[in-house]
Amino acid sequence: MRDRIAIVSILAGLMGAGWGSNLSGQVNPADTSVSAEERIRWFRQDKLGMFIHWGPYSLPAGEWKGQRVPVGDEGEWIMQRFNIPVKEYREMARRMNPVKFNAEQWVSLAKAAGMKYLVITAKHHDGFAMYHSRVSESNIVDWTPFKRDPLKELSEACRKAGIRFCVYYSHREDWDHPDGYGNNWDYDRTKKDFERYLEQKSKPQVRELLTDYGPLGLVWFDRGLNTPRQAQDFVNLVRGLQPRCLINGRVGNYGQELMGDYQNMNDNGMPTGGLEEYWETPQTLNTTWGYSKFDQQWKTAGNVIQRLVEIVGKGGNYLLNIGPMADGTIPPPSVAVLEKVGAWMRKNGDSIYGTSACPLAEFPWGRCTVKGEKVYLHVFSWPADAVLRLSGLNNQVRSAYLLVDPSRELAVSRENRVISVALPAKSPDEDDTVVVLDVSGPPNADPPLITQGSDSAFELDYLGAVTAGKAVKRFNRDGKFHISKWTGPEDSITWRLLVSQAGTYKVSIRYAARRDWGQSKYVVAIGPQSLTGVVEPTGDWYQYKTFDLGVVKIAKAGEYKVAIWPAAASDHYLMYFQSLALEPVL
Ligand code: H79
Repeated sequence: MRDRIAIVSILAGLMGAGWGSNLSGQVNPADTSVSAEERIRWFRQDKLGMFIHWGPYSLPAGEWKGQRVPVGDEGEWIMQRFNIPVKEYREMARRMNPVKFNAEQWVSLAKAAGMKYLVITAKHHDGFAMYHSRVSESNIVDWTPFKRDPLKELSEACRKAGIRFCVYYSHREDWDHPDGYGNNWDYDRTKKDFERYLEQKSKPQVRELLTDYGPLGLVWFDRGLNTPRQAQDFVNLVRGLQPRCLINGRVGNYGQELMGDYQNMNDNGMPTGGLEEYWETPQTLNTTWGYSKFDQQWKTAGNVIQRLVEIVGKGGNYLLNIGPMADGTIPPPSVAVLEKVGAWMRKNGDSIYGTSACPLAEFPWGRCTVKGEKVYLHVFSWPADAVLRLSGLNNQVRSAYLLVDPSRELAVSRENRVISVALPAKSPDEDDTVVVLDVSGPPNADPPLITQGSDSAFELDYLGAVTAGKAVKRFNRDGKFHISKWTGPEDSITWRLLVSQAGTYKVSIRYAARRDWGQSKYVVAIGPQSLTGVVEPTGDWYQYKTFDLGVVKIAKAGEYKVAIWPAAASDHYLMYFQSLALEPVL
């Protein structure tokens, strides 16, 4: 029982202090003027952004000389897909003349949809700049009859409308520049000088964007750089020019320690939950990013709303893409979807903006978000008996009501650990009806009680874990979860176990550790017993390996606490922890 109270108080402490206390952002040595927490504040508040993929690829719109980009693939990759020579692609780009482009209309659509930041492709992999660049003639002002700078117009329209203006910049890939990454059909790969591309085009263009378009909310890099040093140069470049500007996690490469201010899911990735660092997922509204005339696989507004809730309920941001046509028109089906999302947001925005991840286990009927002393229950499927049931919430419920109708209280009852809310017979909103619980104190829940698997073994990973101190649940760019950032004994991971079979258990641990992390000691406590382990390097970055730690005897069935922590303070992470297994010895 004592153990349980200890865990609950750790969790309650975390909740009370807000996620921030457990989520130190990546502090860059070059940046001293603004703290990582301060920099990311707006991003955590705003939740929903508009992504815009727009460039010369919008003109062929998925078709080149009769060949089609299949629906499901990316229209903006057309140059690479058909190995279009730079000369031909540039000739095609000459015809880009978006006379219907209207920055204020675009921005007002974002605003109407409840979006708070806007990220536009300043340069995608094709190397063509959609702004007035002095670095390369391959830009919309110098190369096309349009002559206007859409990014200038958008940045100004955003400022007027109170939307944060942000840019996407493909810093590694460049199919136009002879030394850029990716174009091996025009240029000989072996003759490329990638550093020259970085110095002559990529960095100077990022500098232009950070200098000529006012304060940027963030720079969204893509496809990471080859080495950490190269990526660090870009981080320093942004920090040096605009210390408040956020940098997305894709500035660095796969398999490297996260750089930048927050992590990205893979394209169109949905999280499995539990992440304790700031994150964002970029997603398409149909299946392509750049406009394709063939792709009519539009998500419904209801689907977009439920994705938004799923993402925000797991602590993330949703960057939702539109692919305008070459003439500047936004495809009407995307406008229709975004306007419906906006109508929902105008009524229910309180349950999204400024909220944090749901501390409760997932419900069969929907999701939840929390803010202050409120729990927002998002009901996707209305219960047939009009009674909403949930368990696991430790707080007292003071009152319950529909977010769209606060004056009408809903009856709440509590039996054992189950809270029941009496709902109206019919759902007022078939996509998502928000039920608000006004609760005593910050919402908190018990950590899950982990039971033995069918083979009587325990597999303890990030999902059921409670972190304390600097330890956080993270996602790496290889798509694997781990817990890290722990450097001292106050940084721990804890689980609650329900042991139903007494006996001897073999203990093993799975982690990755870099070469210079060897020899650090750590403690694994299982109930009153403890084992000490010594970290063995596993190679570079995320090469996870399993190590035996010996055996423990658990004399009787019951509830136990299992915890891991570094035995002593050090100046590096203990390990990238993946799991701890307890297997019965027969
Ligand atoms: O900008 C959007 C994508 O173009 C970009 N990220 C989002 C935000 C992106 N860059 N790389 N990738 C996505 C992953 C690369 C996928 C590929 Fe393929 C698989 C490249 C070649 C094979 C998909 C299929 C694209 C072309 C064929």
